[in-house]
Amino acid sequence: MTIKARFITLEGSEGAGKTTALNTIKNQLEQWQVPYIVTREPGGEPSAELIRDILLHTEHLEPLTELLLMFAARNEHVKKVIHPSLDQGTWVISDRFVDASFAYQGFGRGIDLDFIGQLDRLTVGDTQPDLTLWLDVDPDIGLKRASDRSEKDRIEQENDAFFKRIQSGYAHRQAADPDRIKRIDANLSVSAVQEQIAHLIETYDYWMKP
Ligand code: T5A
Repeated sequence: MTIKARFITLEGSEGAGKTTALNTIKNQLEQWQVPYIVTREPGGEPSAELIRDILLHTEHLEPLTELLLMFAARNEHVKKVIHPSLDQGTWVISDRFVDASFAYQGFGRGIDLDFIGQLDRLTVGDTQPDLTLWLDVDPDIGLKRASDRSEKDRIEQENDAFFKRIQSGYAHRQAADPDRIKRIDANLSVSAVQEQIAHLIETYDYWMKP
């Protein structure tokens, strides 16, 4: 099958299983024999990875600083990695993207959503995802999974109310753009989550659009 290179993003609260879900998508793209890259945010490009380190490991950051650093990293990532890859016919799968800024900095930190929208238009522009998988996990389950695996970073140390607001932020985004953002029940076992994702990728009729 010959289809245009597409941009897929994975979203969700901490420990939702995005990294695990990536493998399911990779398997499908390999079956289709399409070239792809896997990337992540914040990060995905050398200078953006340096910004990631500041974001995750500085003891305290003002909410606006956090937002601007997310978008500074994204600007480099979009312009130097995502856009050129799609242009050359390479699919892009990104572990998190701009929906995370609306959920975390908008709903989580309370920064004005219209302002985030302006930054989105300025940095991402038309390079918007074709498909976003929102791995919807109960925050308590996700945080337990994440803390069982490794030490908490700065953002993971936030309180329960913060992660509840993030979940509701993703729910708002999904309700506003249901064709692009698909909800996956990520509370289930790894194999049940993989099954939902594989089914969605195989049957998503958007791929056939020019
Ligand atoms: N951020 C990011 C913002 O605030 N604004 C932004 O604009 C952007 C882009 C990134 C942080 O930055 C924030 C969000 C984040 O706080 P990160 O380290 O990349 O930091 O954090 P996450 O993206 O949250 O990555 P995690 O590794 O915490 O979560 P994943 O990738 O969703 O989880 P995963 O797949 O590694 O799984 C976690 C553990 O759970 C197990 C796995 O084996 C693993 O041990 N697991 C399951 N266990 C049971 N059942 C399942 N279904 C499971 N799925 C996975």
